[in-house]
Amino acid sequence: MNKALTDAQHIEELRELARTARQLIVRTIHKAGAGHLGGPLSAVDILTALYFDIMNVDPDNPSWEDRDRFILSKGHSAIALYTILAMRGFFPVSELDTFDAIDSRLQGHPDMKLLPGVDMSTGSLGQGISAAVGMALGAKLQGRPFRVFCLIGDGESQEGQVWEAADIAAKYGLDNLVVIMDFNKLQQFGWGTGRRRASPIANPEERWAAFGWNVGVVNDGNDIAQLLAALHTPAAPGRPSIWIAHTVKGKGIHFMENDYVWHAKVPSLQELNDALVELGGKPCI
Ligand SMILES: Cc1ncc(C[n+]2csc(CCOP(=O)(O)OP(=O)(O)O)c2C)c(N)n1
Repeated sequence: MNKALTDAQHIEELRELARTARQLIVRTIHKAGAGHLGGPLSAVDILTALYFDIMNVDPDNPSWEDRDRFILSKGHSAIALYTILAMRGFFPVSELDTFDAIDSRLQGHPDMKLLPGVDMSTGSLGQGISAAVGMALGAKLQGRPFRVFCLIGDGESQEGQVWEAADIAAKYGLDNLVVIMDFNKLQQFGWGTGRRRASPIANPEERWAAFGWNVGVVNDGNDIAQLLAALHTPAAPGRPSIWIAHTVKGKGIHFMENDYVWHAKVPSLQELNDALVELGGKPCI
């Protein structure tokens, strides 16, 4: 990213990238006939901010030892990660067309042994953040300068392993670890009418603070400017950080927003075209 651009131009460029990513995501899920949508759409602005501004990575050298690490602990949102990695130059954007095919490097959940740029295989909720803690601790022990970023879900936070990881990260003072919670207030199933579930997590700020973390809130976690302001905030010495990013599941496509039915639903051709037009793109023929 050209840092010489004014802030406003830079932010608008990133917003445009996120819009393009949303178009690619919805198109890919339609083409594959499978995959998750609501979670990827809520997370894509966070991934755009990380990969196009915050993180120190080199697509030409994806195994560079001192690169910043990213772990998609909510691994079911793989299509969002793949799309951003492709747009960032880790592999051709055209490869998104292979998503979820049996011999593809782009499986339904990220596989670090298949795809350059994927730092951890994830998908079993609750586990990714433990790997992030291990990587951050490893960096400290080896005196390496990189940071570790990890995206977790609010539904995922019902997993006890998340809180074991939280405890250990605080114990070892991992101020090189930055977790972001994609707080879209929905998980796989909904509540209201029909299948009732309790809200994924209440008061995450209080809980993380109780575990000794440095806690920040992003009021609109789908707003690039707010995300950049948060993620550029210097670390709190001796403490891991978490940003609770208030997001909207299905963000950007009005009939998918805040509707758990779109957690993993495939859009019809009509729905795809409606979505593409709403995102400023062209409909498919
Ligand atoms: C251990 C485990 N249990 C269940 C699942 C199935 N599963 C996939 S996504 C999901 C809901 C996750 O909700 P959340 O973390 O809030 O993700 P988001 O709403 O951002 O998609 C569940 C239960 C899983 N992947 N791993």
